[in-house]
Amino acid sequence: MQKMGPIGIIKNSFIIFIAILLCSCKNNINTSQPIPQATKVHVMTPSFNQDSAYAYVKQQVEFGPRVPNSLAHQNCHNYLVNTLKRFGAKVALQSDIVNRYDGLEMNMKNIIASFNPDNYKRILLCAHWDTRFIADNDTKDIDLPILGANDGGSGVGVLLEIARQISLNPINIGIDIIFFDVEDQGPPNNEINSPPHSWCLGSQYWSRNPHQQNYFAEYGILLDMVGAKDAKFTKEGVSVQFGSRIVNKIWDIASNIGYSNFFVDQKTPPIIDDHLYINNLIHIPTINIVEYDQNTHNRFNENHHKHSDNMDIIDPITLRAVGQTVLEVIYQE
Ligand code: AHN
Ligand code: ZN
Repeated sequence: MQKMGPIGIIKNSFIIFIAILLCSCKNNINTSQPIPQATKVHVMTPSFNQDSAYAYVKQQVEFGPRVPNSLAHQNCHNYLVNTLKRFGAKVALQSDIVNRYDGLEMNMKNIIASFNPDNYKRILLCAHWDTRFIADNDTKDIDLPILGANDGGSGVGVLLEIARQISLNPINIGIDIIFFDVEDQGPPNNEINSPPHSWCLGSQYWSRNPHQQNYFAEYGILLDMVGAKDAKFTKEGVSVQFGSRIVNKIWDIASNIGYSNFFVDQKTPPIIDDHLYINNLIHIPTINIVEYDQNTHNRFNENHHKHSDNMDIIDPITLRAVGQTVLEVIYQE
């Protein structure tokens, strides 16, 4: 080691003196303005990529109709599980044989992906991933299954992009993304005397047998038919009945970030969908972001349960309106 001369000692002492001065100043600032414990650390909401979401919808549609028991259903299941694992989620799988309204046995497969699995505060995001086995609103080929780009593909596509954003941008709370199976295998339009509760079999199963004992989430958000051009999302009856505060919060956030054209402040009648069973069976207040069209006979999109529910009706702008709104909701929790 080199010996230090008198100039060196003075120089070093000066540097140490300045350092102590700086430290004490910093301490003074800290003690005079303590950070309040209750203040949340501000996190920026990531940007939802509409093209990525669109590609996730297209990928599902390319497997073909995802009807339970079919090869396309199995192939899509593998794709969804692998993709969620690639995003770093802890993935739980549920499968069982359930009976369709007419008794046909269907291999039901629910997929549950968890981010921050040990966090106590959780929000549930969900959509159905199966597609309808018939085109009962169509005029031809009504016995053939539909592609379900909007009805099935769109909700899952938006949630996959949200999962990708969570994988890239750490979030403060726990998020569970559930893809429910066998939502859309209810009786045909003309069928009378079919048993009740014959829709939403996957969500009914999960609500009675959650993937974790004592599972709970503060609230849930269901996405159904969230991809059509110029879609309107109204405050649906069941959502308002069980979660009016959540509905209002989400619609306000959507409006604040510029999507009031999509999220319309109008209350519309209740519908049977996965959220109904989550509310009634596992009692997690869950709301539905679902398209409402006042000009159609069933108030859903004009292509609902028709072969025209294909990629041609999917608009990336709608996917973004929904995806960015949900991201804003969960990152500001
Ligand atoms: C009714 O048809 C009343 N409920 C089924 C909800 C649904 C079907 N969502 C998508 N496809
Ligand atoms: Zn449907």
